[in-house]
Parts: sequence; structure tokens; C-alpha cells
Amino acid sequence: MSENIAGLEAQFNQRIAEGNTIEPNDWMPDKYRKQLMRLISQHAHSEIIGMLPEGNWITRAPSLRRKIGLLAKVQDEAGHGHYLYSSAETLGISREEMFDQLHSGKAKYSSIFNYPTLSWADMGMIGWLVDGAAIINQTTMAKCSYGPYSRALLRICKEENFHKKQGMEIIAMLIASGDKGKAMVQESFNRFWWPTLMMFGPHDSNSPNSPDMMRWKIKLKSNDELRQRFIDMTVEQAHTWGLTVPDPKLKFNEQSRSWETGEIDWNEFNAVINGHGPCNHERMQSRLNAHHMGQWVRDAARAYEEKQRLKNNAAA
Ligand code: FAQ
Repeated sequence: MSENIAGLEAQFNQRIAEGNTIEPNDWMPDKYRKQLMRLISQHAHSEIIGMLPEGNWITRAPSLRRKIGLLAKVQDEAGHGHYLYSSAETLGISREEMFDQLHSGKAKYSSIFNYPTLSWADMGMIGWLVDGAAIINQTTMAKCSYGPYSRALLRICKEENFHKKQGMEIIAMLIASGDKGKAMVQESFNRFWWPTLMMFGPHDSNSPNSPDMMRWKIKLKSNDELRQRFIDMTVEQAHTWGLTVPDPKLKFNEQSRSWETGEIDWNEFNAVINGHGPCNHERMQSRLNAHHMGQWVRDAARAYEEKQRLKNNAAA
């Protein structure tokens, strides 16, 4: 029996080494399945909770065009949540179980969504920085070893690119509008810069899940590598706009040709991912209310499904 498992594991490792994808009905080690359930469900929760900070601004968008754009973006995030929940379901976990894990605080979601959105410039900042960070992380992971997740990410990344562009357009227009607009952008940048760097997770030396995830090609680049790629791209963009990166220790390293930053406040990061960020409580309350108010939709969908099942049985 154990020889059989060892053989299956050898085949599995070989498929990964050769760059093939693992599909839902393929044999996989239990830990690989569990890591994927954790990762994909947390990603799905991030998309769903991530609708809330921007959702706050739909009624306050400064024009009809902006309102339509923001509405479409928030709707896209709901769609991403659905692709990801479906992808996690292929591993044998139900949507109800995933929701229970989110609502009980057992499952995490991205730290960034526990920060408030205080001005219209924050809508631009989320598109530019948060979607920008998500794209860097997810275009890499779109080549990961688990087929359903990699395919979901391909589509998500295409949509996130639009999100980033609409964010950059908001910022460019605010900056072009004059000193007041530019000051709004700078103030928002000051609040979002460090929390965005935290999105990439702890340093590699402090990332307990990374060794397995990298070995199995779920992650293809480490937390620090992706964070650095984001920093190098974003600092240049900020300078082009005449913005100041809120980091007195920021300096260009001529040898590595990349930007060095000061240290992230890991106490803040740990507080936020453990439920004590500025908006954790508010976000979870909104999520629980939405879940409660959506109960009738789930009941109606189940009743319809049951009716169809009885009809099909009668016809068979
Ligand atoms: N926030 O060992 P590692 C988006 C946790 S989608 C909260 O390094 P891992 C779209 C981590 O879960 C943004 N928790 O973990 C959008 C683990 O805890 P656990 C979401 C974090 O998994 C845009 C522990 O710390 N994207 O933005 C965070 O190897 C605009 C130890 O960490 C994804 O989920 C964090 N920032 O690497 C929507 C992408 N960082 O589970 C709306 C996929 C770490 O053991 C508007 N996820 N933790 O209890 C990933 O790539 C990885 O999960 C990382 C973390 C890189 C986030």
C-alpha cells in the first residue's frame, strides 16, 4: 500500500517537474490539496471582502461615468470570488464550509481590505496599487501547477488589468486638476503604500507555507521577489507623477538596479491579519449582514434546483 502511495507521489512530482498541470481527478498528496484549499479559498474571500471598501464609494462617485466604472469593477470582484470558490470546490470543499471558515474567523482574507477608504482618491489608489499588486502576484501564479486555479487566474488577471487602468486614470485626472487634486492623491498614497507592500505576505524567511508551495509550483516566485518587482515598478510610476513615496529610507541601489525600502511594520501586519486592523470588525459585520440578507436567494436557488431534479426524474 505504502509502495503504491510512493509510486503515485513520484508520478505526481514528475508531472509537476515537467510543468504539467494537476487536475481535480488526479491523485495528489493530502497536504497539496489542503494548501490549495487554504490559498484559493482565502483568495476568494479577499475578492468578496474586497468589494466593500470600493462599494462604499459607489453612491458618491463624482460623475455618472465614474459610477458606472466603479459599479462594474465591484461586480467584477464578485465574479472573481465566484470563479475562485468554484475552483476551490474542485478540491472537495463546499462553498458553505468556506463561508463558515470566513465567518468564524478561521480563514483569512487579504490584509489590505481592513483599511478605510476615506477619499475619492482612494478609488484610484486601489486600482493603481492594490490591483497592481494583485496582478504581479497573480500573473505569476496563473502558471501554477493546479489547473482550475491557473485557468481562473488567467481570466481574473485580464479583468484586473482594466481595474488598474481605471485607477491610474482617476489618479492622472486628479493630479492634472491642480494642487488640490494632487494633494488628495498624495494623502491617499501615504496611507496605502505600506499596507500594499504587506499584501505580499511576510518575508520569505518568515513564511511558513512557502517551502511546500514553491516545491509544488503553486507559488513560482517568493513573497519578497514579487514585492520587490512591485516596488521597482511602482516607485518609478510614482516619480513620473511627481508623487513622494512615504518612506524616508527609500534609496536606489546602483548595483542591484532596484529600490531599497525601509522595513515594513510587521506588528501592524500581524495585528491586521489577526483581526485587529482599523476595519476588520466593520468588514466582517458587513459580510455577515450580506450573507444573512442573501439567505432567501440561496433558498430560492435550492428550491429551484430541487424542482428541476424532480422534473428530470419524472421525465426519465
Ligand atoms: N493578508 O506563509 P505565508 C485582490 C497569512 S486579491 C492576510 O507567506 P502564503 C483583488 C497567510 O495566509 C488579494 N493574510 O502564506 C482585488 C498565512 O496564514 P495561514 C488577495 C496574509 O499563503 C483588488 C500567514 O500569513 N490575493 O487584491 C497576508 O504562502 C482590488 C503566513 O504567510 C491573493 O490571495 C496578507 N497580505 O503567502 C479585490 C493571492 N500575507 O493561511 C478587490 C493569492 C500572508 O497559514 C479590489 N495568495 N498572510 O493562516 C497568495 O499569493 C498568498 O496567499 C500570499 C501569502 C502571498 C498572500
